Amino acid sequence: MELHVVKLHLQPLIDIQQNRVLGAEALIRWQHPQRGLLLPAQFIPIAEQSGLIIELGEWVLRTACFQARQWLDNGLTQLVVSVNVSAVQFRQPNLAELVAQTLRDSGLPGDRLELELTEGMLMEQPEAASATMAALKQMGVRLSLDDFGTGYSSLSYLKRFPIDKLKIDQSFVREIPADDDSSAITGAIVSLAHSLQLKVIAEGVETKEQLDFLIQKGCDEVQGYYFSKPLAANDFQLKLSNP
Ligand code: G
Ligand code: MN
Repeated sequence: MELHVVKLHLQPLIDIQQNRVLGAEALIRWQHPQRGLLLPAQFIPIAEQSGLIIELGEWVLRTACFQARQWLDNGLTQLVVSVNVSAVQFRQPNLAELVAQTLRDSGLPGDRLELELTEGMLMEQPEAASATMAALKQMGVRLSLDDFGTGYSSLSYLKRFPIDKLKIDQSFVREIPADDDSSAITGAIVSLAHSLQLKVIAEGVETKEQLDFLIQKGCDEVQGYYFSKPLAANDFQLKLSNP
């Protein structure tokens, strides 16, 4: 895998209460010479096994922070960039240091960066996870729980870790409002988040029906093809000026 063929795409995060783009999730795409455009699911596992995930993760964080700094310089002062952290990267004892260094290098204020973690990651080594998360919160970085509802089902970690946001997994969102169970789970996650004073975002929103259901349930934010697929940086900025 050569890093120069990996590109960062940006998928808008929409605040449906205030009706505005609040930022973007940074998603990597690998333009493979023979196999075409590869999605993360097709190469992250390989990168994790080979250890290249560390280098790849650092590159994504760096590129995303410089991108968000660019937005600030362009007068787009409201935007947050959201970066996925892999389990291997989260286990690195110096992750908080790496984030601090990257924020300094890019000149991005910590509160313009959001990191996406998963449930399993936190439960693996709860003590170390707590320390890392506390250090990140000190910098003002926001923490969200990706794929919520599909991982390690212990709700106790919601109490002990400083999480800001839950991301309702696409597998539930895909089936709303037709499927009663997914609709009930989605509604319950929104209530749970709000009872705990957390924000909640639904990922993989593709239809008006899904959006209407989420608005009705009081969900804060959405992300998905209904608004936009992941875009190259230029196209993302064009989209902001011509929604
Ligand atoms: O779980 P996480 O948020 O990291 O996954 C995001 C993935 O979902 C990305 O690969 C992205 O391209 C994909 N994705 C984003 N929006 C949609 C959508 O509306 N529908 C589907 N099927 N996939 C989506
Ligand atoms: Mn994610």
